[in-house]
Amino acid sequence: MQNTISEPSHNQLSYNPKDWQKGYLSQPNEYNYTITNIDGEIPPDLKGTLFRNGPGLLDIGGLPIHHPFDGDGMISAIRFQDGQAHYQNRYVRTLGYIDEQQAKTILYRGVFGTQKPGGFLHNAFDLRIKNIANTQVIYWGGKLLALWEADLPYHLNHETLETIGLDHLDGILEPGESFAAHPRIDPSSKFNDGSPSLVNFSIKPGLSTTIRIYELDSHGSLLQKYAHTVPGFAFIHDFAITPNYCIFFQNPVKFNPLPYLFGLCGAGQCVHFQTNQPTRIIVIPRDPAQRQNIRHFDAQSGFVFHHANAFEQENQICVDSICYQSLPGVDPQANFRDTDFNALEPGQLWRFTLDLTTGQVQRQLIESRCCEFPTTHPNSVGRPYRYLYAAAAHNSQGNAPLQAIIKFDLETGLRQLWTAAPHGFTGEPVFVPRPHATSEDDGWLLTLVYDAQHHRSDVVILDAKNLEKNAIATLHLQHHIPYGLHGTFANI
Ligand code: 3ON
Ligand code: FE
Repeated sequence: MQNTISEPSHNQLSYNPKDWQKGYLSQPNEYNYTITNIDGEIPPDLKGTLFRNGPGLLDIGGLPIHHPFDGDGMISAIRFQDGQAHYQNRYVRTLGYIDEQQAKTILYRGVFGTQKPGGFLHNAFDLRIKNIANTQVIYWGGKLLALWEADLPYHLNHETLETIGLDHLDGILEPGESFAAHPRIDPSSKFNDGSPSLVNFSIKPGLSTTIRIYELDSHGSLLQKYAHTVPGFAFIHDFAITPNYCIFFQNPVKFNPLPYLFGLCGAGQCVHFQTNQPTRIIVIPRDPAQRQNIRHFDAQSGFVFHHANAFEQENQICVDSICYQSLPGVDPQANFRDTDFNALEPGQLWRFTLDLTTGQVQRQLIESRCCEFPTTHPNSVGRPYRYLYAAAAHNSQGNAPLQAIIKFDLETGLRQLWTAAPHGFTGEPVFVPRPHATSEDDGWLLTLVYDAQHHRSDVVILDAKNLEKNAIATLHLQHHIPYGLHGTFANI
C-alpha cells in the first residue's frame, strides 16, 4: 500500500513519557461553560452534540486505581450551534460512584485489578460488580445511555447529563442481562422496513458463553432478540454487522477465576491469551428464517477489541479490525502509568475475508502502524465502504501512545495523517457528515486531544477530506479530560 505520509519511519520517541502520564490524572471537577478560546473557526453548519465517555477518576480518596478501564465514567457533552460550542461534563452517578465518593475510599473491586485496601483477605469472595458506566455514551430512542459491557446501561438526562438511573430499556433487558458498550447503528435495516435500527449484544461468559443480540427501532422498541451459545469462555468487547449478519470474534483466551475469587486480582486479569489457539469467528444471521445457519470460522491467533466495519461481497464477508498478535495480561503488580510501550504489541489494521462457500478465512495486513479506535461514515456501517479513520501512533513503526489521526482510502491505498505530536495525545475520531455532503469523506472528524504542554484538552475539528491541512478549528478547554474511550455524535 502506498501512502501520502511523508514522515520517515524512525525509532526516535515522538513523545515524552511524562507528558503521556499526565493525561491519566483524575479530573474530579464538573464544568459547564461556553468555549471561548478557539483557534480557527467552528463550521457554522456543524450542529449537534458530541458525547464522550471515559474514565474520569484514576484515583479514589487518594488511592490509585489499578487500570484506566476501572475508572468511573465521566460524560462530556460538546454542543455545537451557529459556529459556537459549549462544554459540559458530569460523572455518571452510579451506585458505586456515590458510595465511594461519600466514603472517600475504594469500596469495590474493579474488573481490571483495582482492589479494596486491606489486602487479599479483605477482597476474597467479594464478587460484587461495580458498574462504572465508562465505555460509551449513545443517544437512542430518546434516551442518553452510558454503557459498560458487563451490566445495564445508565440513563442520563441528555440536556443536563444528570443521572436518572439504571435502565432496563423498558423491559427489553431481563434481570441479569447486560448491554455491551458497542452498539452498531444499521443505517437501513431489513428488519425495520429499511429504517435505521440499533443492534447490540450482551455476553454471559462461563464454561460456555451465551451471546444475546438485541435489535431496536429508533423509538427504542424491540424489533428482535435472539441468543446463541458457543463452547468455552469468551471475552467479546465489540462486534460487527452487515445487512444480513452479526459477526463476533471469540478471541483465544482461557479464564481461571481462582485468583479472582481468592482476592488476588480482578476478573479481567484472569483472562489469559492462548497464543497457539485460533481466533474463532462466529457469524449469526439476522434474519429469523436463516437463524439456524450459524457459521464458525477459525482464523489465525490474534486478539481483537475493536472492529472498524464489515460488509458482504458475493459469497464473502469482509471484516476490518484492529488486531493484536497477542494480549498481554494486566499484571497485578505493574503500574499502568509506567507502561513500557515497546514491550507490548501494537494494534494493527487487518482485513479478514470469510468465504461462506469454503469456510476459509484469509487475513491481510492493511496497516502495520499502531492504530486503535477505528471508525467510518455512519451510513457505511455494514456496507462496502471506502474510508476508514482511526487514532494512530505518530511513528509508523513500534508501539506508542496515540498521537495522530489516520485516514485510509481502502480503494486507492492512499493514507493521510494528522499528528498532534510531540505534546498532543489523540483519542477516537468521530466522523460527522457535512449537511448535503456529496462524497463519503465530506464531513468533519471530531477528536479530543490531550495537550500535555498546557495540561488541558482540545476539541479538534479536522476536515475529513484532507487531514493533511491544519485543523479547521481547535477549541481549547479550560482543563484536561483524562484519555477517554468512546463517543458518538447526536443531532440534538
Ligand atoms: O469475568 C469476565 C471477564 C471480563 C474481562 C466477565 C466480565 C464480563 C466481568 C469481564 C468484563 C469486561 C469488561 C468490563 C470490559 C471493559 C472494557 C473497557 C472498559 C474498555 C476496553 C477498551 C479497549 C481498548 C482497546 C482501549 C484502548 C485504549 C488506548 C489505546 C489508550 O487510550
Ligand atoms: Fe471499545
